[in-house]
Amino acid sequence: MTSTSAEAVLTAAPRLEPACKSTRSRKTLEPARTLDDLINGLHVIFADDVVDVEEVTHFMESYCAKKNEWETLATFDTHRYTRNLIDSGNGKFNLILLCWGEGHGSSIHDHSDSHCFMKMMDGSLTETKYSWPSEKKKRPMNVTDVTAYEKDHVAYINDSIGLHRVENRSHTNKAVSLHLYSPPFNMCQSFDERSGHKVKCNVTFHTKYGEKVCYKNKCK
Ligand code: 2CO
Ligand code: FE2
Repeated sequence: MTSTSAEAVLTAAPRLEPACKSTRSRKTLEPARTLDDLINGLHVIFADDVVDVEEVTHFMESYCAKKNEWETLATFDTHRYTRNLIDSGNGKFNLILLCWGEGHGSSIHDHSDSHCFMKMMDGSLTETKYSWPSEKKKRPMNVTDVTAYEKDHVAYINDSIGLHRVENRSHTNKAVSLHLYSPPFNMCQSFDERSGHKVKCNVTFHTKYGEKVCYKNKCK
């Protein structure tokens, strides 16, 4: 029997082993045992003018996420994932807890020339990567990779790697991820999968430091 494209779509995404390697990431930094250690260590790393992507990844992997340390910062919405700012990294980075309800997903988007690190705190998220679409021709966007991430894995993307969509494909479990963006950004671009057409989008917060954020007097 020949395989159909439907079969190809149904193929399970490869699953990566959980990370959480409690090893030293550089001479001066112990593994992060708590979320506070993680935040403090990130401040140390980002105090330097030059930051190594592997160093940040490794340090974020050294932390084994503990629910009691992040659950008070987590907020969920029925319709879409929430973005909860937990640290603004002395202006060098934003650390944001993203809370994904069952079936929630992002648009296909870029990261405004920032570095994006995503550490899984709970549940599982699937990342679909795309190449940048042609500016001239409308055509379906090209998928370059599909990977499911489990607790403690740290993924990395930037605009030269490509674009992505992130989804909680579970219908029964929520998911939570911790994102570091450097430099912080408040605008990005969203893309239509069928045509590659792009629109600018504002990036908003559901909460900042545990407090609900209101935009134009409207609380989300
Ligand atoms: N970049 C998206 C956001 O900050 C989440 S997808 O993972 O980077 O809303
Ligand atoms: Fe993203």
